[in-house]
Parts: sequence; structure tokens; C-alpha cells
Amino acid sequence: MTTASLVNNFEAYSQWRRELSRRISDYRAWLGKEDLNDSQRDLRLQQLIDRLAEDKLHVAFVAEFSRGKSELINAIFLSDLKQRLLPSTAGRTTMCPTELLYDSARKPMIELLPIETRSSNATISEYKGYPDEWTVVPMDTSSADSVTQAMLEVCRVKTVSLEEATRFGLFIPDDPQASMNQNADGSVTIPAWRHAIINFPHPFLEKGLVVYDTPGLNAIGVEPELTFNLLPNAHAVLFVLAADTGVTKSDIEVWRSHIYARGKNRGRLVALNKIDGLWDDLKTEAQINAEIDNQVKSCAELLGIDESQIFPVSAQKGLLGKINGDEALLKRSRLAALEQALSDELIASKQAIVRDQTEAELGDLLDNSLALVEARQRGIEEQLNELKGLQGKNEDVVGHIMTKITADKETFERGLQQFQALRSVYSQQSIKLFSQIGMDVLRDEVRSARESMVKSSFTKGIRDAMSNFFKGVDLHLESASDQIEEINKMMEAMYRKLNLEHGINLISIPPFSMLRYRKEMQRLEEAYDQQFNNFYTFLTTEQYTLTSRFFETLASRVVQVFEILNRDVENWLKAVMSPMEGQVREHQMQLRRRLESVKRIHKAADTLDDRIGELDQMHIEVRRQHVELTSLSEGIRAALIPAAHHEERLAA
Ligand SMILES: Nc1nc2c(ncn2[C@@H]2O[C@H](COP(=O)(O)OP(=O)(O)OP(=O)(O)O)[C@@H](O)[C@H]2O)c(=O)[nH]1
Ligand SMILES: [Mg+2]
Repeated sequence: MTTASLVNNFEAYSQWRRELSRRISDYRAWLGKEDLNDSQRDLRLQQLIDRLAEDKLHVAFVAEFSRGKSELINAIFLSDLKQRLLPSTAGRTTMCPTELLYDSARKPMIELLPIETRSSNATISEYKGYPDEWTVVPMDTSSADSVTQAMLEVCRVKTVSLEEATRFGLFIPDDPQASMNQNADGSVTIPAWRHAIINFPHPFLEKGLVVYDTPGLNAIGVEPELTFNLLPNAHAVLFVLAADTGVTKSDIEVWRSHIYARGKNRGRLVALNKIDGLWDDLKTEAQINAEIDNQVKSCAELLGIDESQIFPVSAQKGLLGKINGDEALLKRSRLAALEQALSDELIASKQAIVRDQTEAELGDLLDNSLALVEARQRGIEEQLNELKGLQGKNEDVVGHIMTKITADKETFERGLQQFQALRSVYSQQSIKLFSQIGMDVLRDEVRSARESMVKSSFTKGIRDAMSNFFKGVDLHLESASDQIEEINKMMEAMYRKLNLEHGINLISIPPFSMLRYRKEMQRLEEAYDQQFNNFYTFLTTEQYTLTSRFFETLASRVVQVFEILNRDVENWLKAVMSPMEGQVREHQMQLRRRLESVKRIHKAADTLDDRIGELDQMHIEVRRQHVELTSLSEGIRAALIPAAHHEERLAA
């Protein structure tokens, strides 16, 4: 069956993660056993392992209504159920964003967030923290009827008064689309639910796949959460067109406002669905194919993308072919090519993200532990040389050497005072840094933006409040960036000094750039602008409610970015300081040991040969550590690589 590609890719990806995680655990256990771990390093490794375990893959299906999103999900992911899982009918079917996933800790069920929650400013993410706000529909997965019944919930609508619909931001008087939902008696039909989460046991979902089915997106009252959170964070987004409608104006609008902004090609695919409409018994296969090719070409032109990014398919025939085991029909549906591209894209983009994160986190940990073992090895070698040089020398020479080591130790201890001074400057600068990017700073910015929005009822005032908000946030990020640069310079100078004066060998400081976070802010601002331009030129009360809901979602997204930034900065600060501390401690210990052993020999408490014998043992030991650690590091680095190969293959 064609899902083989998806299954295989998925299996390979899961295996890659497991393998990586196993190697990191081995490394962690080894550090513990060899007494080379510290609590901070251990915590970072634990976090890394946890992150690899809880890894989710997100794919979103986006389109105007009735293009066949739900049917495609059924055909691609859920066909082995031998039934249509997600409802798919003519006209508007899926009424609320639907998240399809599986958490084995919970029973199969559908959780539904009532549409009434739209009258509050809280976002869907926030509601996820309050299970009692959701309506639960249990599901008996052994009964097709029970599943079908439960699934119908995502299509439920209700009729409310015009006032209510307006209050939920689902009716905008001047919007031409509004009349579509208005009934003869003046009431308005609206979705019953704001969001649905389907917890359903299925092999793909069990492996960590999360599928978002969305209702036709060019609708009034689109959930800001989709725009700011779900879609930008999805690893792949599939945009669906239909061959019977071609590319309509509203398709283009959905494309522009929800997908195009994703940048070049990463994780973005287009399906041209319903090609079975072009199948015509009076035409030859070649004529039909030529017609399909023509449609693909014109879609590519209208969307401004390459033809190779568009996959013509028939979801319906593909599903039928799979259910009935009809290979010929399945082949004709061309589903396999889309599945292949989707799984490549999805897994490659996710794997690249996981690999980059893991590499960034692990790289300096690996380098540091190796540098530490090397420093220890060098120290033992120096000491051995020193003692071997003493063989056959008289007591005076030993005394002389002792004086020299004592002097070294004193010089180093004076150097230590400088190091302590640096530490205190470093803490001051860290405090200064967090005074720019701390969560309370952001909360103040959000509060003042909210206040200026409340004060102004004109579009311009709102716009100004928003652009000031983003300007303010960016200014903070910019000064934080300068602060980081300063810390960097100071640490580099200290590294050089320690190397020059005390021969301490240090690895380079891991770089930290603010660019990523500033870019994300820019992206959010653009997304906001776009929504704003789409919807309003002047503000009525209802529009005002909508605008402020958009702002709250946007603000909660900015808060998320800041939380990540804070965590990253904290980790970076530690990554910069802790290897230096470790090396300084190591050097100090070695000097102490050298002095101690020469002293003992001077006092004739130890014989030289005994001491050399001991050191030889230590040398063998540390060389073993070095060999083992090198092989652990190489193993981890090699385990990271297959993903790169995968990408090269895609690029080719
Ligand atoms: N002929 C044909 N019809 C299809 C195909 N895929 C879907 N359809 C039909 O198109 C209609 C809409 O399909 P849905 O899957 O509900 O579309 P959707 O994009 O999920 O629509 P909304 O949920 O309303 O946003 C249904 O009647 C499907 O049977 C296809 O490949 N060929
Ligand atoms: Mg649907």
C-alpha cells in the first residue's frame, strides 16, 4: 500500500530519535560513573533527553471550505480504519479547528470548547489548562457507529441572535460574507464549538503525529490562534485546491494570509484535489493527463510557486482505492506522490529542527567534558615529567622545585582574585541583561499597549498602539543584544588571559544571537498587520472586540517567545561561565597536588618511585577516559548526521 513511504519514513525518524536519545543517556551515565558530571550539566542532558522523547510532529491542512481537506486526511492518515473517520460532505462541513492526536494516558474521546468562550479574551492555549471548560464526548473505538457519531460533533452548528453572533465576533454587519450565515428570521447560524481535540488511537498519532484539520479559512472570525500559533509552528502545511473550482479569489486570500508568509519552500505543499472530476471515459489517458498538467501549471502561476510543489490527487478515489484494496484506482488517484512529498517534507523539516537544537545544546557540553579530561591528562603528564626530572637529584634541587611550584601557585591564586572580580561583573551584567528581557518587562509593555488600545476607538490609534508595542519590544531586544556582546567580549578577554598567563586551554565561547527572536517578532507584527488590513478600515464595537482578541492572542505568543528567549539566554550564560569555572578549579587542584607530592618527597615521606608509579596509574586511567569519551562523542555526532543526508537527498 502507498502509505508504506509514510510508515517507513516515520519509523526511520522514530528510530533516529531513539538512537540519539540512547547515546545521550549513555554519555550522561558515563559522566556520572567517571565523576565528571555536575548538576548543571546533568540537568541540561536530562532536558535534552526529555525533549527527544516528547517530540511531536505537526501537520496542518488549510484551504477554503469544501476543497477536500477532511477527505484528504481520511485518505492519507486514516484509511486503515476502513471507514471515513472525519466527516466530509458538500458545503461547509468542518465547523471548528480540529486537532487529531493520541495521548495514551487518556481515553479515546473528543473534547470540545464551546463557542461562547469567544466572548472572553482568553486564548485556546489558555483554555487547554482548564479541562472543566471543555465538553467531553466519549468514543467507543470498537464501534464504527460510536466513532462516526462522536465525529459529527465537529460539524455541529447552532442558531443564535444577531447580537450574540456579533458578541462572539462571528457576524460583522458590513461584511459581504455575513449575509451567508444569516437566516430569514434574522438569526445567525454559527459553529457550536470553538475548537475540538480528538484523542484517537492510531499508529501515526501514537508515534507523535498531530494533524490539524481546519474549517474553510476565509471565514469571518478566524481564530487568531491559528494565525499566530498553530500554522506558523506546524512542521508542514498542506494547502488544498480543487480541480472543479480552480483557483478562486478566496483561495488566493487564504493562501496569502495563512501560508505564503511561511517563506520560501520550507514545509509548504499544495494539493490539487478532485482530479477525478477530469476523468472522462471519452478521452484518452494522455488527454486527461495533459488537462491535469495544464491545471497544475495555471495554479502554479496564480500562486507564484513552482509546478513541482503542486500535487494533483483525488482524495476520494484514493480513500476508496485503499479501503477496497483497488490498486488501479489508488494509482490513478496519485495519492502516493503527495504522501511521499508530505512525509519527506514533514519529517525532514522536523528532523532538521531537532538536530539543530540537539547539536547546539550538546556541542559545547561534549567539547567541555573533553577539554576537562584533556586538561587533567596534561596536568598528570607535566607532573610526571617534573618528578622524573627529580630522579637522581639531591635534596637541594627538590627544595628548589618546591619553591618554584609554590610561586606558581601564588601567582595563580592572585589570578584567581581577578577571576572572582570578573564573576561579580558577570553577575551584574546578567542582571542588566534580564532587566531588558525579563517577563515583567514584557508584561509592562503588554499592559501599556492594552491601555492605549482601550483609550482609542479609531483604527489609527489601535495601529499606533500596536506599532509602539512592537517598537518597544524590539528596543529591549536590541539593548539585550548589546549586553550580550559586552559579556562575550569580557569573557573572551578572560579566556585569553587565563590561557596566556596560566596555560589553561579553553574551548571557544558558544555564540548567541538575538536575530532569531527579533525575526519572530517581525513575523508576528506582519501577521497582525495583515489581519488588520484584511478586516477593518474603521472600528465598530464588534470589530473592536475582535481586534482586542487578536491582540491578546498575539501577546500570548510574544510571551511564549520571551519565555523561550529567557530560557535560552539562561542556558547560554551558564554555558559561557561554567566551563571556565571547571577549568579554573581543575588547574587549582593540579597545582595543589603537584606541590603536595613534591613536599612529601622533600620530607622523604614518599619515595620518588612510589609517587611516579601512582601517577603512571592515574595517567593510564585518564587516557582510558579520553578514549572512551572521544568514542561517545563521535557516536553522538555520527547519530546526528543521517538527517543531513536526508536533507541533501531532498535538495537534490
Ligand atoms: N469528486 C471528488 N470529490 C471530493 C474529493 N475529495 C473530497 N470531495 C468531496 O468534496 C466535498 C468536500 O469535502 P470535505 O472533505 O468536506 O472538504 P473540506 O475541505 O474539509 O471542507 P470544510 O470542512 O467545509 O472546510 C465532499 O462532498 C467530498 O465528498 C475528490 O477527490 N473527488
Ligand atoms: Mg472539513
